[in-house]
Amino acid sequence: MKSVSVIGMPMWLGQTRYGTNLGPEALRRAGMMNRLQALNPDIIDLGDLTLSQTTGQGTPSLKNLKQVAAANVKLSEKVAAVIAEGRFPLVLGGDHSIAVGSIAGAAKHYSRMGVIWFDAHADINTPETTPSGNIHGMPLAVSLGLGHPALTRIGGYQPKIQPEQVVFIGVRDIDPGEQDLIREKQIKVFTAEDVARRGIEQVIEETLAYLSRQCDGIHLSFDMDGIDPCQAPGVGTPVDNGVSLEDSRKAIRLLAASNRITSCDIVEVNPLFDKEQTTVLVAVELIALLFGEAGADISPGDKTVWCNR
Ligand code: 5AB
Ligand code: MN
Ligand code: MN
Ligand code: MN
Repeated sequence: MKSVSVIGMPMWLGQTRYGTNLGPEALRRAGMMNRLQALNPDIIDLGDLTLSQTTGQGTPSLKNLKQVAAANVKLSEKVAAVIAEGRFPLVLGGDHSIAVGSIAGAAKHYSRMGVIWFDAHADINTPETTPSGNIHGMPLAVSLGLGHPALTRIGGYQPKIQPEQVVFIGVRDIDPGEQDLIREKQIKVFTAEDVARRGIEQVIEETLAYLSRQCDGIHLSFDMDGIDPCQAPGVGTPVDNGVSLEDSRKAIRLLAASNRITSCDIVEVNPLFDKEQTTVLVAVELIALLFGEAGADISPGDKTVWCNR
């Protein structure tokens, strides 16, 4: 089994709600490291990167640009170093702006790295299309080379990935400018409705077949708001009709079994919005499943819980 290095990214300046910076510590307090060590003794916690927590150095369409860029420069170097040691980087967010650094660092090691973007949102806004100015809505665009050079050029090269190396799973809240870009670039999309209709097994199988044909590594960028908010309420931007928790578990188990995932970030947990630690515990469980925890058997008769349908 892979050796794992955990990197905490206490980041919240990619959006405006304080609290996602408390994500890494909440995951640790919920027993994440013990649970992972039971699966694999070779797991190291590198602790949290030291990030600015002061707002304000940006523009209305790129809020806190300076802080977000600096944090991602640090993260990209850390992730690249972890992979250079032959280890698997597990990055704990933090808001989703940290995917800029994760992908910049990881993509250095692959000639064509695939990205699975599990999320309610597409995160493919540019400064021109963003309705909020929040950089956590832009990391995928940045990775494709679109956006401010302080972000796109991290690591000294761009773009990090091509549109055909990306698959969305669980999306259901896409801004008009994002929709145009997804169409223009012909990016592969499985909406939350596709998952419900076609079954998560088929979605993951097609995702892996599509990426495996052309990619030599796969980064999983897992936004907790991809899951239905009734089962993972502790996120900053919840969207109804999400992927069920049961399907999310199956997705991770299938990805784990494929042995194709080479790096991962798990993002957007906001412990301040969490009800009774639900979301933090779900995140810990999914991380454990990704690294081989067996999980309860799923019998075909098990009912999927839908909250908003
Ligand atoms: B998340 C929105 N598209 O750009 C924007 O949680 C939301 O990382 C972005 O997926 C949500 O502000 C970003 C409206
Ligand atoms: Mn996201
Ligand atoms: Mn999201
Ligand atoms: Mn969010």
